[in-house]
Amino acid sequence: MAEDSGALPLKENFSEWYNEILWRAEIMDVRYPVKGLYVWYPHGFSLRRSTYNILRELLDRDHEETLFPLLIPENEFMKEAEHIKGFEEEVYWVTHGGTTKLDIKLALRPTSETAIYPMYALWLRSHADLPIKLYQIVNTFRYETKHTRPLIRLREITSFKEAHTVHATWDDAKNQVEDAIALYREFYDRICVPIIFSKRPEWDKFPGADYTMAADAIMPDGKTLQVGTVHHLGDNFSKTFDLKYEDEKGEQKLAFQTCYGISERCIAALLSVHGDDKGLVLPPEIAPLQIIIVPIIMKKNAEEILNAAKLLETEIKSAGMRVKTDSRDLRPGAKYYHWEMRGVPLRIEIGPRDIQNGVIMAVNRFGQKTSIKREEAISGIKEQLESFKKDMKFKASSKAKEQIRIVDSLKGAKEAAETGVAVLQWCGSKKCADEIEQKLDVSVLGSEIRSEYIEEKEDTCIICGKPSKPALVARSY
Ligand code: P5A
Ligand code: ZN
Repeated sequence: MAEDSGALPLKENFSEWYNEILWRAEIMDVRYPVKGLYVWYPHGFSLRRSTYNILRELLDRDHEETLFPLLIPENEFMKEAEHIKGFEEEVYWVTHGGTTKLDIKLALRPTSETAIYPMYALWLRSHADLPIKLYQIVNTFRYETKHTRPLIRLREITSFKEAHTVHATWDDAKNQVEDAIALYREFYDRICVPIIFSKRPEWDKFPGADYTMAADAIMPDGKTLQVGTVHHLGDNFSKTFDLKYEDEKGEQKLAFQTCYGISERCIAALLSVHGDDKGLVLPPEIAPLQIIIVPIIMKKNAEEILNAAKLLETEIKSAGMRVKTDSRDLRPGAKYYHWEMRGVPLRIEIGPRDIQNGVIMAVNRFGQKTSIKREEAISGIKEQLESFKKDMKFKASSKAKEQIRIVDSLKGAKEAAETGVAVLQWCGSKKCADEIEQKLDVSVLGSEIRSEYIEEKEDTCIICGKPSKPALVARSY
């Protein structure tokens, strides 16, 4: 599919690098003839599957998976006023069945609140039914008018994981928001992507929510990418959809709700945070291929070496790891290049001398070489993968730390926002946020920051001098 020709642009030219890596590493094909819609290559899809398997594993602890229809009738969709205002410009409508005009237009879900909650209203009877915690992984459609980008801003989001929960009280829903934040943290930790949670300003919250907590990742060019959100919906939707339950005393009570979502942006962040000038760098847990064996074949003992490689492959496979032998008739260098581009965490080289010495040579994706005794191959390889994951995490979190700067002036903030995120004191007002945004050409992402690197301390607003708290400010995707 992708040709191994020409050089990958350097990662410092991030935007070019990003566009090229997608096809060279066979993640997405962007040639589909509809704007904002892209095609997963099998290699990309395999990465999607292993990544979403982690998400499923975490959710399945105390959620249940479900599947709702793609189409939402106009009358349900139009019920919640704030929600409609937020989405009306982004909805695709189905108006006809063949040549017959539909009595009621059908929306392609941009998200599924208005598909799910009328059904929740039928299902919910008593306090004993609570909490309800369901999720689905589906495609959703949003007619985005900002610049579309593969995995980042799509018109068909192909991998929208949305969870929708129902609770007896506002506080129960608040606790669920905290649980969801912890769950997303754990997910991003597993895929080695550092994130920062903060509370979005009032004017930036999800349409219909009481408040929104958002996770941002910092991309190599210093711009942030919102890679997940958790919304406290209060009783806004339950009023609209008549979502009530009978409490212990036999009284009818309105329920409280949350919802939270992650899209394939998690994969965009993963590729971007870890990739380098040679291509992808993937955490072993989700790499479609964890180990590539490259036999170093000389003419005279080709068969012996190939057999040794095959035997090792079988052993590694039965130990439960994803491995392949590259026995193509190519120079070793060309094979290294090919697998480095695709982010394979570990390469094993076997040559005549290694066989003689009873060893194999392991080279991780950072280029570090380790000689492993042949009889200890399996435990040695497992150790290598484990320490590689640690190195990936360390690299990514050091980089993130570097990209976050606490500043006390607009000038300092401007500088910090060139390479990452500025943390500055902000009073919470729209007026001061507008001034910061206009002067620095940035977005005020939010306050109540959840990060081990940022201390929550009271001070005075950088603009108006009133009491303030730290806020995240950055250029964002
Ligand atoms: C939460 C799940 C919702 O839609 N309803 C159900 C809530 N929230 S959200 O913030 O609007 O979207 C959740 C996350 O999806 C990602 N996202 C996108 N990814 C790619 N292309 C898009 N056009 C797009 N729009 C939203 C963001 O990561 C967002 O946080
Ligand atoms: Zn202020």
